[in-house]
Amino acid sequence: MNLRFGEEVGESLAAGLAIVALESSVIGQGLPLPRNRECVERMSGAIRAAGAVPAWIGVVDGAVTVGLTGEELERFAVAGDATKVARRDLPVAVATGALGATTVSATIWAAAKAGVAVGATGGIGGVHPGDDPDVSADLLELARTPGLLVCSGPKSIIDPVATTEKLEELGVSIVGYGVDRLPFFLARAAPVELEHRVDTPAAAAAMLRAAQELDVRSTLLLCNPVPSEMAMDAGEVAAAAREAEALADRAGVQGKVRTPFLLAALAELTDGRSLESNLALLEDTARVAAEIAVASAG
Ligand code: PSU
Ligand code: MN
Repeated sequence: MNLRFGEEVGESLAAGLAIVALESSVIGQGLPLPRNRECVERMSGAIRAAGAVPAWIGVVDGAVTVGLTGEELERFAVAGDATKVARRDLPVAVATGALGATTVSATIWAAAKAGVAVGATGGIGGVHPGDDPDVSADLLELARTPGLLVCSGPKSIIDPVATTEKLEELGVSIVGYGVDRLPFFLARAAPVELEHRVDTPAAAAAMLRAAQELDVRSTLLLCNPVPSEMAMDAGEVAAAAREAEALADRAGVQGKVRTPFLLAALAELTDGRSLESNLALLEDTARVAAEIAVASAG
């Protein structure tokens, strides 16, 4: 296995401590400087406050690393330095010695190999709106990687109904954390009813244990909505997302740069309020994931 471990994460793994896997694409491409630095502080802080250890994951000069140091994370935070790495991009990133910011798909792949079962992110990728839509590699990877990922639902630039259908087809359980409807990233709910719900870290940990014992080999997607006081109005988010899509279409932005483009456009169209919600939900998913990791380790 060709993974490199940060010192603290390596020791914590050996000691059986609670660990939470975190993606670095949100730092490299998802948030602008200096808000991405703030994201590192807030997510790591929330995880430590709950008694767990953060394991930021990324590719450092060709080494797939589980447990990035502060200095390494700073390299990801500097705009434009890191390339965006999905699972399909890992061999190229390794072979070329790249600095690669891993998306959910590459992050959960590495976390599973490392033996870290619980992870946190903001919004997952999914099926973009429109005919013949772009589909994020996150979805298939969630289907073939064991573990539990806490998120705030699909990003607001994603079609929530099509994404839910796809995950259902792929065998990924979507579970509401204290809610009955699918959270929708910056907004608290999408028009999608969920079949499953848990309300406590212990209940989530029990679900993870059952998945591991059954060897179902797909990720449990636990959806924790953005905190109420930081949530945006669903109608406003939808309108801004449509406008962002139109801007991307007009600029001809396709492929892996589309999601970062849409997130930046959303921030601009909402006078930065989407950034505040995004940071709040990232911090809260980190907290929830840490509480579940602690309950699982206990
Ligand atoms: N969540 C955020 N901001 C982000 C992402 C998630 O709050 O930037 C990243 C994740 O790394 C996710 C990726 O896997 O966006 C999806 O990109 P794409 O749609 O190109 O697959
Ligand atoms: Mn894509």
